[in-house]
Amino acid sequence: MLGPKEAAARTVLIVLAAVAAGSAGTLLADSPFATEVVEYVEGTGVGFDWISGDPFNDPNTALGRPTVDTTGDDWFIPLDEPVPVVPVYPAFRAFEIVTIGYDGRLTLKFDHRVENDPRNPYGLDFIIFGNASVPPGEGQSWTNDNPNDVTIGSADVAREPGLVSVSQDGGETWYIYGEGPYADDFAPTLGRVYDPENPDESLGEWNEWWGHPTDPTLPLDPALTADSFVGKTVAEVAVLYDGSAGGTAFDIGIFGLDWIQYVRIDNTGDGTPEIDAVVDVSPVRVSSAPPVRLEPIDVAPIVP
Ligand SMILES: [Ca+2]
Ligand SMILES: [Ca+2]
Ligand SMILES: [Ca+2]
Ligand SMILES: [Ca+2]
Repeated sequence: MLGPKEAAARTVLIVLAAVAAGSAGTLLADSPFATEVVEYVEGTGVGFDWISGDPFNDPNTALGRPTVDTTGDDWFIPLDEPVPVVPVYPAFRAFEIVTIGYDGRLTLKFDHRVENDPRNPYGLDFIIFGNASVPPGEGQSWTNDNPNDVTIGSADVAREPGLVSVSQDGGETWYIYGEGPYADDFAPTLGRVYDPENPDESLGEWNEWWGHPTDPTLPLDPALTADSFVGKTVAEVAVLYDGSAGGTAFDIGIFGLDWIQYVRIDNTGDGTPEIDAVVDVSPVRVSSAPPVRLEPIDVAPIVP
């Protein structure tokens, strides 16, 4: 038997081993992201990716982590240039997001119970990422250039509020966030941290500002609203995210639930919501270092 101190030391060892092992381990941890499409009803009014011509009707795009880098728009930005998602330039490709058309719905499942963990930041337990955005200042455009040169023009969020429900078994009983929060709403996604000291060189020589990917398991501070962004530069707003990837976060505790495993988004007629990802909030930051829980971690077995 291990005493408490030994157990704590062992936990640290497991975390370290998980970081070191990469994909070499054998025990696959739960995915923080939704892993299964239970149902997708496309609905009407689903549009097309204006670059590829593909419809936004692939529900598998809502699985896995939210978009980090999207593509150029072939207008202001070359198509083949990776473009970190920022609040004025959201994911917009058919291989990144799925649209829930009018009268449509999308039901996703996690591979584990998403808990009402009291350690979760701000009491928020899961996060839905869409393609909400805020507009750049008048006469400004996003060109994937210096984020200190573009400001947020207004608090007018491009939102298409989808009605969110949760369930433990995916059966008859659903708990509805009838008064919000809503999917495809504030906060816009931020793909990478603003880190001009350590720009990710793999993006290309143009990148002088964007570092490692943000943490999609960390909710944005709920004290921040769209008004908090107005007049600030994209770089300043990115700093406000403090490592979070944004999205709309939900507390399952308001229903008295200890856990859920299914999330459903319904179109109730107010626009056609897009979904990029649905994510289980992590109760703890692994460290103040760059987040390491970006993909499911393979844990190496520890031989006693
Ligand atoms: Ca909670
Ligand atoms: Ca839409
Ligand atoms: Ca949208
Ligand atoms: Ca996606």
